[in-house]
Amino acid sequence: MQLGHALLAALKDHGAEVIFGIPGDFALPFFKVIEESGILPLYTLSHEPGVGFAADAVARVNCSLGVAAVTYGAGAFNLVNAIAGACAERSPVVVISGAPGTAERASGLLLHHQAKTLDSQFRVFREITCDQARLDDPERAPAEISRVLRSALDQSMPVYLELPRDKVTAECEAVAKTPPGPVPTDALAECAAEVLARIATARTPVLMAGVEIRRYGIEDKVAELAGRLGLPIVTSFMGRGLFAGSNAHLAGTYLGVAGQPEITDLIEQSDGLLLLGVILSDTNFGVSRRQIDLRHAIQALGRQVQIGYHVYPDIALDALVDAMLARAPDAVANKTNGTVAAEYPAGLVADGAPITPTDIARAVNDMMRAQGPMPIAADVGDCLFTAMDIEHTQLVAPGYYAGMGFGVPGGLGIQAATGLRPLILVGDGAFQMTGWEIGNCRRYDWDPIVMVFNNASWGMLRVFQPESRFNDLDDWHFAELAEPLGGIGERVTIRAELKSALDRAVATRGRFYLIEIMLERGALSNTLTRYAARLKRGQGSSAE
Ligand code: TPW
Ligand code: MG
Repeated sequence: MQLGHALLAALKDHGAEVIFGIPGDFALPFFKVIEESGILPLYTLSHEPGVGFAADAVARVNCSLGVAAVTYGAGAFNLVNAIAGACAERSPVVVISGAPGTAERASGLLLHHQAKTLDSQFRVFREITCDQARLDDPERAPAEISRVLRSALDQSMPVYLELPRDKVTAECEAVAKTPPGPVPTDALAECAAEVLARIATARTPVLMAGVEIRRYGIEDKVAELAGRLGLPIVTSFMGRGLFAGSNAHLAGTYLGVAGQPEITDLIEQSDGLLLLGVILSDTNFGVSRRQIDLRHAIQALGRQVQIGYHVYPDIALDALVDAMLARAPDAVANKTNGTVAAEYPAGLVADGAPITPTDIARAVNDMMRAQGPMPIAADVGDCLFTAMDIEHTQLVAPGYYAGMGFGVPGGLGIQAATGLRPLILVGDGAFQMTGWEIGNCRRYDWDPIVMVFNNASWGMLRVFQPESRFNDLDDWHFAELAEPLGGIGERVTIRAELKSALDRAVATRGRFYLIEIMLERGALSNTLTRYAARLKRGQGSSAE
């Protein structure tokens, strides 16, 4: 078997379903194998950041490996930010970079795309991935591929493989799958029993669910566990979209001061907060009205469980949930803590009034109630806060790392991975970054609905610093770009136009549909309004 083939077969065997990439001369031989073998479909985009975001979205929606294939140096360095985001948010993206062949490495010449040394790229990616290998020895390569892919799945983190161009056709063995490591049975049993005992003695226990639950594909088990323990479920900000389509009893999403007060109280007043797979980020917790004392919480994340002042190492989240299920009572426990339910705005009035972000949420909620749910990819900016007012549906967004430019390529990743038509929510500033990728839809028959929140600003930044004129952006008339890029575009300024444009978008399949929604500068979503009010109060008190 040839190494390129062995690698592709191993990716497929470990759950990868699609590859996003952009070739270069160091990667051409591998791309040839990708295309000609047909083992996994290849989607090329226009700029590597889009490749990284799309591969990340694939990993998130499929609960499996995403794959980003690029060329050495100029290609791979363009991917760094997207992979840093995947690292921060625990998304298992496999980076495969072409590289100079062994003889070239020894030529003594500086090679094109070389940044500093020939190993600079490897070292950069070592910082933002959990395992790496250079596949320059066909004898060792199968074992290295196996180890690296196992690491990606076990740790739910990105990994890095460098494939020298002269090794793609080298003969090697097939890649054997590395079995998961042994489960520390006794520690796991003690840990699960201790967690259950804590919950049993708490007056108001609550389960907060975070993204890692989805990475391990255990949403159904967690929902069952919560049901059997009588725990209300709240998602973290980043975990928004978890349990979409399941019949889990969801109270809502914790947004601290920026959220619905009942849900904020539920979390902040709980004496038994069980955090499953919740990343302890400022975006998840920095918004709290009262500092949550995490010492009283139970935290399971990144293969460790922390209870009070002690830690159980090496306990994977899926193993913990299984062990708790094995010990949990069958019937619903008699707790009275689960009555909160989030409310979402709906019923858009189709009149001549200017559009606000909340109107966009209303329009989307009305549409999904009528047509059924659509998966959403959201960018950073007020569009992501607006998504908090949209009913629970699958959502991928960089809620913690907050890298702009994720939305459009993330949506393409959703459609490539699932075949479902996505809804993409993106600001004008973020659309300026990666919006061009929408031009790749025609080649692949993708037809997302793209809602551009055009407030001619870096609006979020204006919230932090209203006096700065540099936050004013120009009006680019994005809707007019749609036609030559292979889609349909409409620009809407009043609520009646928003409704009819969305109706037409839903009715039109086969081409992307871009709705450019003109918003007044300074018009904010409910969530961002609450957050901004809090920010002002905070700044006021620190100045006193
Ligand atoms: C890659 C910093 C966070 S929010 C924001 C910036 C520049 C403005 C977003 O403007 P947009 O949305 O898209 O028009 P809205 O609703 O605020 O008007 N560079 C990167 N990522 C981040 N997060 C920034 C800069 C930032
Ligand atoms: Mg904007």
